[in-house]
Amino acid sequence: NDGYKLWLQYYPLENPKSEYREILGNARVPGESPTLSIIKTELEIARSGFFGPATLQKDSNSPKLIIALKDTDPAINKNTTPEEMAVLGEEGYLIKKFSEAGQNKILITANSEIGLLYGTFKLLQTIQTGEQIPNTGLSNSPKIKHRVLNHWDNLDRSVERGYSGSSIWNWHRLPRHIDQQYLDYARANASLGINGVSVTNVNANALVLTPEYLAKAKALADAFRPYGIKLYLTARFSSPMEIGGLPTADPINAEVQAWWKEKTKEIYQYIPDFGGFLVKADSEGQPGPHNYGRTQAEGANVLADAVRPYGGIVMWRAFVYNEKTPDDRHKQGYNEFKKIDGEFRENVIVQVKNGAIDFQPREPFHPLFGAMPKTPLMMEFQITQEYLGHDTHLAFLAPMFEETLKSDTYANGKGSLVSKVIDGSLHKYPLTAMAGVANIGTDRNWTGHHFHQANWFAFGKLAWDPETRSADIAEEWLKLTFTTDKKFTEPIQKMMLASHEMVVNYMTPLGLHHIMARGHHYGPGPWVTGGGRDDWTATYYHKATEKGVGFDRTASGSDALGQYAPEIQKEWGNLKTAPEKFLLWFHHLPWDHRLANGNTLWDGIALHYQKGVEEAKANVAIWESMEAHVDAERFKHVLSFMKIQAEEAVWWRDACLLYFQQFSKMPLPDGVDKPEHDLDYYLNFNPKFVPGNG
Ligand code: BDP
Repeated sequence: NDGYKLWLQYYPLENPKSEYREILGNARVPGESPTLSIIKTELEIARSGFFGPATLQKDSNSPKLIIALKDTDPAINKNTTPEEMAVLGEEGYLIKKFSEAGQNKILITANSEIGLLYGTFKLLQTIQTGEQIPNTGLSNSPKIKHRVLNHWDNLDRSVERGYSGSSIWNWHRLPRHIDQQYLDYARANASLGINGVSVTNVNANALVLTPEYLAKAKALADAFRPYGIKLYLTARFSSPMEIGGLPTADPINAEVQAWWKEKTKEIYQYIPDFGGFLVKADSEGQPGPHNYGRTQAEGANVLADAVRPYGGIVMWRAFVYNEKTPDDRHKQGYNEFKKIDGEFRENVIVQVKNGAIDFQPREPFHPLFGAMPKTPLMMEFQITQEYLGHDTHLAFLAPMFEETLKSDTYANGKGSLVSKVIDGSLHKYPLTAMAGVANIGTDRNWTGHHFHQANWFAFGKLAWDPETRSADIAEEWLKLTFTTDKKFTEPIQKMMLASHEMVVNYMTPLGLHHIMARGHHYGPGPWVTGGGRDDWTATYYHKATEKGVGFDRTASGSDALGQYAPEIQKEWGNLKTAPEKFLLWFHHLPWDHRLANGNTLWDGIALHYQKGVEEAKANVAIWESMEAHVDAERFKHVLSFMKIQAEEAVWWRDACLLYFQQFSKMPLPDGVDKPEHDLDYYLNFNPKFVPGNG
């Protein structure tokens, strides 16, 4: 098993006598359409996986499973109420048991064919995991409207921050060749409810908007459509100059505005249901409205006006910062956007990273959440593990995503969770979305580490319902991907749930951040300093001296804390109540500062690193004990990655502790292993061939 089948394994059911044998063998899916045919094929794949290839004698007069829209099968109208149908909305589904002529049957219905497809996947997942369909039925609809993967894929097939091979989009072969992998990809996304894909890097290439590439993009959009997936493109702000021949890209200029309208009209001729644009502007060298002295809203609105007649949206990133602004980088996104709340067109949604710096192993939630009541905000999570050990380190990210989503912004008083900002309920945003930066490539198992499939899976589940619990996501993924045997699922679920905290411990405990190696961001680099951009160094963030360590973001420092609600300022600003996980994010403290458990800060840091290492080593042993439960191929693959992780946890610990010890001048506490090398060794050790720089 090379893992290509992801969580759609459909391995033989543990109880093969299951009633589902007959149910899946006797399905009725009235009508013909590409989506309905995907449903029929899916039922066949699952049935033969669960029960073996032999077909059942079909009784077409009495189907046992009916998958149909209202009015296309009498059983649906008879066994559902208008109220039940109304709550499903456009994409929801209802799975219900009913009996007819003394036979137990199941129906799946929805208000759209995509809803039927989602319901089909849900039924198949329920069967595989051994769960029951409740007697009251199973009704579910997404809480977020646009659930979008962002690929940072370049047209030359390199992937910025991608660690699982090349881009799966083969632009050279497109549009004439549609690779099977595109369909398998779309199917996997549909099985999670992901309904949008931005296929190109946010560091955008204007070429993708030329007719030659639009024809290619159209071929992808056509392939995705039956799976309910819309295509989005990244728009380079300077495109009117680069491919339009205009002397400017100033958003106020009438010719520029006309150019975007014309270009958009052309795109919709290729792709009638084009989702819209994703834009990174005025950040890390990308062009944007700042070049013309305009605001982010003025920039976004030009594109928004262009896509509006066709129902398109603009996802405009809030990741705007620059090295010339003297202010703490943490504050820049908020300062840029807060003041223009309400100035965006209604089809613009501002895409905000989970935290204010940049996808660090742990960040407090971005202060923009809760601060823009008049502008829809969407979440951007990074699924690819740029700062979390790339492909080789197991880190199950659902707990990290959940931590952000459950954070209280206090925007409308207690309980104003980030999840409620982005599902639109807090500020009544009609437009809602969540984006995840994809971790997918041409590796046979898609994501490099087999367990990183779980992060794609987790993103899909949380985008559908941001209140889904990490523990449930892990359990479901394990059961679908490996086995329902509790001897495997229970210890491995526990390992997954603890893995993010473990990585934080051996990389950036107690609120340390941005102390990774320069450029490729793989491995430790607390010594990274100088080189033109202060905000891309480690020393800018940890500020270690003999006196102490940490970034003072309280009122006595940069006052980034002032961007949060007063309740948070009070709690996080006070050393007695500040959560230790964010301690050095907001406070600069002496090495002998006392932590809650009485340890000095120095000892606390060292012990956290040690804990991370011990867990990474223990995980190797846990996984080794699972050999009987996993196929040999995946077992070995995961094992060798876990060994790499355990070795590199030691690398992180030793390099960071030796570096910080120069300042603390304190001995390592009992229980912390003595480093094998000296600091010079780590300073000179730099893996050269790290992929993913893009
Ligand atoms: C940073 C990455 C860079 C991305 C940038 C972004 O290092 O490659 O282009 O995020 O999100 O973390 O635009």
